[in-house]
Amino acid sequence: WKKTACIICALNCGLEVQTEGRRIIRIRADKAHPVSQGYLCEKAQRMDNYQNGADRLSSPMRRKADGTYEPIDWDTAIREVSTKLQAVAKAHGGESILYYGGGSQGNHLGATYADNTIKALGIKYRSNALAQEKTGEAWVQGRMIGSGVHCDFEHAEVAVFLGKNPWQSHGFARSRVILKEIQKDPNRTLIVIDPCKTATAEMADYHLAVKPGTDAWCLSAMIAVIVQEGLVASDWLAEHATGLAPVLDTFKAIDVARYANLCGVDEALIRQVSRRIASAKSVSMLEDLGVQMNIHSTLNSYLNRLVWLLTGHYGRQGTNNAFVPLMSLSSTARDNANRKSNDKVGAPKDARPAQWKKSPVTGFKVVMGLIPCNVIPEEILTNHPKRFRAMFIESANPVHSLADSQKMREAMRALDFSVVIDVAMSETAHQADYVLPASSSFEKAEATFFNLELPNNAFHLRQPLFSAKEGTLPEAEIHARLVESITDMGGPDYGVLKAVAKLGLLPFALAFAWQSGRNKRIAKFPSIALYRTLGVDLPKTMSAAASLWGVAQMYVRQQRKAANAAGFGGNPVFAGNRLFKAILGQPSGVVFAKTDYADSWTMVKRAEHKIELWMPEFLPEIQSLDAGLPPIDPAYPFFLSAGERRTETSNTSIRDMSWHKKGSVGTLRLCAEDAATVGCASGEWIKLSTRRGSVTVEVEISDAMQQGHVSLPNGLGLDYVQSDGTTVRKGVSLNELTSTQDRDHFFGTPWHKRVPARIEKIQEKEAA
Ligand SMILES: Nc1nc2c(c(=O)[nH]1)N[C@H]1C(S)=C(S)[C@@H](COP(=O)(O)OP(=O)(O)OC[C@H]3O[C@@H](n4cnc5c(=O)[nH]c(N)nc54)[C@H](O)[C@@H]3O)O[C@H]1N2
Ligand SMILES: Nc1nc2c(c(=O)[nH]1)N[C@H]1C(S)=C(S)[C@@H](COP(=O)(O)OP(=O)(O)OC[C@H]3O[C@@H](n4cnc5c(=O)[nH]c(N)nc54)[C@H](O)[C@@H]3O)O[C@H]1N2
Ligand code: SF4
Ligand SMILES: [Mo]
Repeated sequence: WKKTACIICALNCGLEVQTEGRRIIRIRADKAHPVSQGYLCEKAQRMDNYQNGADRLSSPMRRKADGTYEPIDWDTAIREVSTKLQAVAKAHGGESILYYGGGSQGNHLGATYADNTIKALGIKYRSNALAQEKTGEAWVQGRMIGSGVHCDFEHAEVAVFLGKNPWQSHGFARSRVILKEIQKDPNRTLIVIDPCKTATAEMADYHLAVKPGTDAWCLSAMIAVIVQEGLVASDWLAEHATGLAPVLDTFKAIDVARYANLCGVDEALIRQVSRRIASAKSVSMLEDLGVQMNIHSTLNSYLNRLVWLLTGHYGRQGTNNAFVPLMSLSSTARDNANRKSNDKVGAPKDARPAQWKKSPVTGFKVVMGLIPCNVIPEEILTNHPKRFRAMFIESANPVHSLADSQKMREAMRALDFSVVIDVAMSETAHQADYVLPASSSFEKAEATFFNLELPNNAFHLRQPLFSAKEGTLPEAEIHARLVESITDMGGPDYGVLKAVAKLGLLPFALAFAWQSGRNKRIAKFPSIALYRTLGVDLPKTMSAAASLWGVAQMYVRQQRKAANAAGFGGNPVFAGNRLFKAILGQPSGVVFAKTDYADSWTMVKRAEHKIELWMPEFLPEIQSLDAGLPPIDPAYPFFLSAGERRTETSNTSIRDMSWHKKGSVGTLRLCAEDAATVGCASGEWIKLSTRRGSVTVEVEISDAMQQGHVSLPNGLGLDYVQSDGTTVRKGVSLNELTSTQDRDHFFGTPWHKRVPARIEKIQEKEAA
């Protein structure tokens, strides 16, 4: 049994696997994994479908004039890619190149090296999937608290899920075990706010089945109940928060009965649930795509926080708490840390309007260092002199995953240059000028920075299960070759460090500090330097872990208390070295941070460590709710949830669906009443149209759906080329149906959960 992790969702549960040749043949949970502790779900069994997908790449590919691809050797690929990227940067500046991606659900180590390629090319703009779900939330969180928070459902007396179906999508460790524990404990309460009777909602004590897209009215009504019934935790807030008065002012006037009616939830239920939250010893609340990819996306992130903050639920066991990351997922936070920002108290840099960086064409605000996904085509398909001219894409499939695939294809073809690093010939690779084949996540040292746990937080460096597939390279090597080709960094820069690396980590640390001071290239491209020096002396297949030495050194300096409590205190050089060794030496993962719940207060990065309750930016939107629901377009009377997580979905990392043997997959779910109106039955195919496109799709009548609401799963509709050369497609490619314009006004997050749609029986002519 060899240790590794599942790459399907952000939990990355620890696995033990048996292999035969290049296949993964048996999979079980790793009981020694510090976070998943022997937990896994059924999807983990599909790792071999990822590892041995028939459309995996085994050679760099170059696009020909006719749109087909020819294999080329690595030297040619690196030379041509670096020459062409440099030509764009020279003609239009590094700011004309957009870097997209940098790691999906299972592979973030490559991003530590990509950071150096980005610097070498002078790239100024990035984006990735976080900029179509989490940027609004991150901004609100930054303004109100200033640190990232994570839920503690394990200990919560009351658990609240807002537009989140953790039974299927997970989102916190050992989700199903914890949900069952809450369900069977009579003293604990499960509350779900979701239009659908999901697997989680089925377990709930209270299910608030809002009408699709009406959460802002539901949450406002809950807050109004809390304010009007005197359920506000006034003493606690006096000690811990500022800005209460304008919040009370805003919500005291709201008509609870009317808002309850607008969102379709019984007023009595809203009152009952609000009282339950206010009276509980601890409440944890988690929002996800049901609200984040919906109208009022950013507003809902704010209202969600008001619910648990006004009732005094933060900074204790069982509530939401601040966590200590090993490395931030936000490139802005990383840049600030690198600059040794002394801005310890106060808003994170990207939360301050005055310093806000904006996208070059549409002027959308940059949060977490990312431009909104939904504006990318507009930043390309224009004559604007500052438009993007090139894209560097890695570990992501934006042609498939971003709104409006048609426009995204057009945008990629309009670029002067594009390159994709991927393991498979994805939909995005099919639009790129060059495709560079990466070794799979099981063929190199790999890890993710989705480390959100508390009070103990852990990091898992996985050791490879296989040697690299022939013709592929790990991202670390690809970026090292690109940086060396773009700059004049090379052998002479590495000589001293390479020699010292053989003497041990302490002399290496001293030599690295000294070299960084006198060699600009080492200072500018530290990850590549580490890979080429320290990496050489790591056990052979672990070279790509070298950048983690730098991460560990940074971490112990920035998070002294948490690191010390986890055994990585004292002199930071020694502590960083010990942490790096522990990361390398513990194949199930290592606890790098230990905190107390009370530390959540020192991590409130606002004046006097007080939470800021009032965000005046939201006032106009809150006031606009009073006008009632937006009108429904009679031509598109249904709301399509374009992207439900189901057992058959895994974003697009698993392209080979041959694990799925019987039954339908990728069906459109709708309720019996709607099926009767359209005149269709389960198993029949119907036509689904949005303003952007039409597809035919199999129907599944489901009592989980309410009238007027239909749902399709995410990540399907891939064109998978099987080993015999034939192509299969299962399910619908959702973003052929979505528009980039349906988006939040703050940070452009898409409204994928509420796509206006029409469903019709297929006319015989069309069927033919
Ligand atoms: N099986 C599986 N698990 C996954 C993934 C996967 O591809 N497959 N992907 C992972 C990723 S990247 C992510 S971001 C997470 C996402 O995890 P979730 O956000 O939990 O997943 P979804 O199913 O997209 O949406 C959650 C819920 O939103 C509800 N919803 C729809 N419209 C509304 C609305 O108007 N209001 C409210 N309140 N709810 C609404 C849906 O009914 C659904 O139950 O899942 C992760 N886990
Ligand atoms: N309509 C609609 N659209 C959605 C969603 C929705 O619900 N509805 N969900 C959205 C969400 S929440 C997310 S997170 C995004 C996800 O969308 P993306 O961020 O685009 O991620 P994936 O689809 O997982 O694509 C990951 C790519 O990485 C490649 N890959 C796998 N392993 C490796 C590796 O080791 N190295 C390299 N270089 N590449 C590798 C895979 O082959 C795949 O092409 O989709 C979003 N799109
Ligand atoms: S899909 Fe997520 S919850 Fe299931 S085993 Fe994989 S990482 Fe764990
Ligand atoms: Mo996601």
